[in-house]
Amino acid sequence: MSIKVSACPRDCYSTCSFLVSVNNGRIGLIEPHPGNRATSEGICLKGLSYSERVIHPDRLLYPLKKIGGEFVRIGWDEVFSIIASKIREMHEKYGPESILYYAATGTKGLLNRVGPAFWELSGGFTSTYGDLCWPSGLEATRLTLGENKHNAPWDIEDSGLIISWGKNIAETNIHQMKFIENSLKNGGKFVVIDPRRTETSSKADIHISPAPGTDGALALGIGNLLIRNDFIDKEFIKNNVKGFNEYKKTAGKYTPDIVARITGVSAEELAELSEIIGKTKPMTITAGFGMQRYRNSGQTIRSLIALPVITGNIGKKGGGWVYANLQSHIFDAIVDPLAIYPVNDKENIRNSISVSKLGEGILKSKDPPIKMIWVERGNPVTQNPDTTSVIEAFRSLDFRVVVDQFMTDTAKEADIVLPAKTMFEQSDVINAYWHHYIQLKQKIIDPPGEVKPESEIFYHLAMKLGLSESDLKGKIPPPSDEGVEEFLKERVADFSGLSLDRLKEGPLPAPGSRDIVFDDLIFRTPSGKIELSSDEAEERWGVDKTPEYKPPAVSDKSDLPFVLLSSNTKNRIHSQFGNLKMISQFDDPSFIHINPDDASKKGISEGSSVEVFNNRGIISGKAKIDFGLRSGSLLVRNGRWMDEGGSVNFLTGQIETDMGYGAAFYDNRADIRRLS
Ligand SMILES: Nc1nc2c(c(=O)[nH]1)N[C@H]1C(S)=C(S)[C@@H](COP(=O)(O)OP(=O)(O)OC[C@H]3O[C@@H](n4cnc5c(=O)[nH]c(N)nc54)[C@H](O)[C@@H]3O)O[C@H]1N2
Ligand SMILES: Nc1nc2c(c(=O)[nH]1)N[C@H]1C(S)=C(S)[C@@H](COP(=O)(O)OP(=O)(O)OC[C@H]3O[C@@H](n4cnc5c(=O)[nH]c(N)nc54)[C@H](O)[C@@H]3O)O[C@H]1N2
Ligand SMILES: [Mo]
Repeated sequence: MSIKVSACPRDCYSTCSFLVSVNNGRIGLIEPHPGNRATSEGICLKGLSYSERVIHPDRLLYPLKKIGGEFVRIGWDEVFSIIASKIREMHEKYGPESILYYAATGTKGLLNRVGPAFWELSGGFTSTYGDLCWPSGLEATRLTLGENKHNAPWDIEDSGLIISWGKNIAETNIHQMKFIENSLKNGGKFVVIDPRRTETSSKADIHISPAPGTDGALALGIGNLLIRNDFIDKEFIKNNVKGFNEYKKTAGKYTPDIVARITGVSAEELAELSEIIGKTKPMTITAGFGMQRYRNSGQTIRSLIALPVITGNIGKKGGGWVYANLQSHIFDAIVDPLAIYPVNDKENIRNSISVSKLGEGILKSKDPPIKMIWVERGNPVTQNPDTTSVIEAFRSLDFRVVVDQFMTDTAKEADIVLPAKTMFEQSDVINAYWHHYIQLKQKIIDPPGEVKPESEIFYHLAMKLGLSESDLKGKIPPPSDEGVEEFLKERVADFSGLSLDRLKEGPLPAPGSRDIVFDDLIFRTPSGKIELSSDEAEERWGVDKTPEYKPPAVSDKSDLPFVLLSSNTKNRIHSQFGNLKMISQFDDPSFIHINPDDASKKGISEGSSVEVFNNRGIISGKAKIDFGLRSGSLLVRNGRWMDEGGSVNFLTGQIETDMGYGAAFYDNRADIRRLS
């Protein structure tokens, strides 16, 4: 048996460092690497279940081609010829932009760049813009503070007050709980703002439950009281903030009565909340992506950031705004905020389809229309809004290729399915978005069956298309472990203090990263100050310069009584892991959550068979009576496959957020009925 250093490449806050036991080519116990101060505590169940995932009997091990509705095994050489000739056909008939390359968040790594590099070398393609996950919050933070970075995870141990806002830490960022608990031991206070009681709120001193999508009004109401009661840091504001007077005017409109009417949070709760924020220093707001999945979310997030700003908590130990820490994104285009927006910076790359409107975008595409899709690291049929539209779009195409580890709902729609590697079967370098370590995810075992990592797939396809080794240099590594290692070495060589050899020992802090950020009071905004009033917000997104509250889409007139939430869940990550025994043994068969009052009005009890429906679709399952859920809301965790009752995205709409081209997943209505 040997033990190897690696790291989890899932798109998760924690991004744990691993010590992986391997015995005769089999992955065994996975333990935490002590060198990662953020995740040294332990591995989550998903991490432990990798040992099952890798050898799961349903894993795809060979290329498959659909013939007469059935998938049949074929050889790599044949599959490369089929795909290469389809690419040529698309180029001739419609032009390269008739090919959509869709890659999502199934796994992280520098080698993810090989895909776009291949499609660019092949002559061009269409790509998507925006992101399903976090972009309106990223943009709101960038507009206000200039950069997306925050204090080190352990810094909140020194907070006097921690506010978890729209984040279910105990499920989605498990390792943050330890630092919160340490702060509580030191006498810190913990507030949770979430329309549901959660595992996280069970640890809180105060739980505030606003109506979904109304957090902007709540934050402005708090701001108003902080100003009125003189709980603000005038010196900090004078020296570092642009637009305080405009903000004060906007916030002034949000009196406790108005806030109570919009949010359902009482004037007493609001007073208590603003007093604790005003009197407790330092304060950290650790904001998740919950309230960021509404149409109004960019402005909402801007109004949240204003609170640590006006109380002078920015740049302080134990204080600040914790949303996304991109200090380790040293290799990544995302440091350039324009990378996720629809800019056509390269002649042969059309960046024209919004991920939040994937179905509609494909169906309406023109000049040329999309005719072929390549899906990699994504499960859009399950995960993107409006599943019916996504399926319709897939079925409208001439040719579909999906690369995945399992026969997902998306893979089932494909003409060709290619088997994907797991994290143990190719080395890669990964970053994170909560802590600031760079890590090496090491190759530990050979891929099983005929599995080839994507970089090899693209290498061979490039050869079939007549490209030469020299065309690929620095863009697509040769298909060998040495080739990949060389490729990664070249990428890290630009950064002093980083080397693959050092990364083989464990995680390394990203060069230039800091535990406390903004303590230099440098803000990379147009004015050089924190911008509570932003001209760019107005110019780029057409929103008010100051973060004014706008109602979410769910408050548009509708005869459907429930807001449908679909947040993430502890033992799965989106559509991954649910098919493993180690995970499914803990599944609750009742997964459609409803408040007891609403349930009794609808004649629903625990375990009743129910249908949730709206004008877009319908899903069925068993009801769970959830005492912690706000009346008027339903909750169905996202990521369920068709054979588990269907994705909740059958019911979600193709609604974009006010900035960043995100998806307003939670901003929609539905109804529920008992089936028998
Ligand atoms: N209703 C609703 N929908 C949501 C959300 C929500 O809150 N509510 N959340 C949204 C968010 S935040 C996100 S980030 C998205 C996530 O949605 P996606 O980005 O689609 O991510 P996953 O479902 O995690 O993984 C997609 C696929 O990647 C595959 N995969 C894993 N590793 C590899 C690999 O190395 N190579 C290849 N080729 N494939 C691999 C997995 O097997 C899986 O089938 O979902 C979004 N959808
Ligand atoms: N175990 C696990 N961990 C994960 C993931 C996973 O799927 N599973 N996914 C990873 C990824 S890609 C992401 S994006 C993150 C997401 O993780 P989080 O940031 O925690 O985001 P969500 O799960 O979308 O929602 C968090 C909370 O917001 C609440 N919420 C919903 N609407 C509102 C609202 O209007 N106002 C307020 N204040 N709260 C609201 C929900 O009830 C929920 O409890 O987690 C990452 N970590
Ligand atoms: Mo996400």
